[in-house]
Amino acid sequence: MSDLPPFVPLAFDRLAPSEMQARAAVFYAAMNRRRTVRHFSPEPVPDGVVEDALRTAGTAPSGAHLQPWHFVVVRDGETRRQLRTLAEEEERAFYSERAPQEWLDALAPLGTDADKPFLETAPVVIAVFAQSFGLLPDGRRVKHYYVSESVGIAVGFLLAALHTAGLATLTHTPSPMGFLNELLDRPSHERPYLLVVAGYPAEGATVPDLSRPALDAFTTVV
Ligand code: IYR
Repeated sequence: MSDLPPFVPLAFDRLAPSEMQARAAVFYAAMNRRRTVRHFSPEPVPDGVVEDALRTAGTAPSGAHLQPWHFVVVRDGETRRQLRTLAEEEERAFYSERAPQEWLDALAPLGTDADKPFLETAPVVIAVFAQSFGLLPDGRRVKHYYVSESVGIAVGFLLAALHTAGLATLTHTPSPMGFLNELLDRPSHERPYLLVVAGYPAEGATVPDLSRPALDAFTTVV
């Protein structure tokens, strides 16, 4: 007898080509309206939206189906205050001494600086951790594979889900962000990957006037 896990029939809906083209175009148009937002309203978001977006993130493909991620939804006010303080400390060092001029020049069009009020005021901050291994209940380690790739895909799903649900998002990477392990009580084999901030944009929020390259600028067909 084989001890392979059972296989089941794939649930797959075959669509008419015109329906496929319409869906692809509608999804692109919707995603093309996503903008990274840096000014958030403190208004709370409807119940269940973040949870379903996290469920969506959890559907991402991962190396050996081992889901090498952990998401911490940071709700507690005092933790949020400390998160902002610790992140701004690192960011001040980044902007005033650590970042090479070339990096600062690249960031200039985005208008970023060391002030991160959204870490305290936005209704949602999700800290994403990447796990180099998992732990079984008996303490044994399960090695994870393609960790960065898997977590990156999961975060992409998360951003798409939050955007689709009508929330503005921001990916933020305080640099460095090792302080997140202690603050959020995560074990040392989990590497802070990035923060996802979400909520409604502040009244009158603005974004840099950026455009995106056309398809042929970033795609080759051979
Ligand atoms: N972590 C800093 C700097 C920063 C770096 C990149 I690359 C960005 O795309 C944006 C910001 C900050 O959050 O301000």
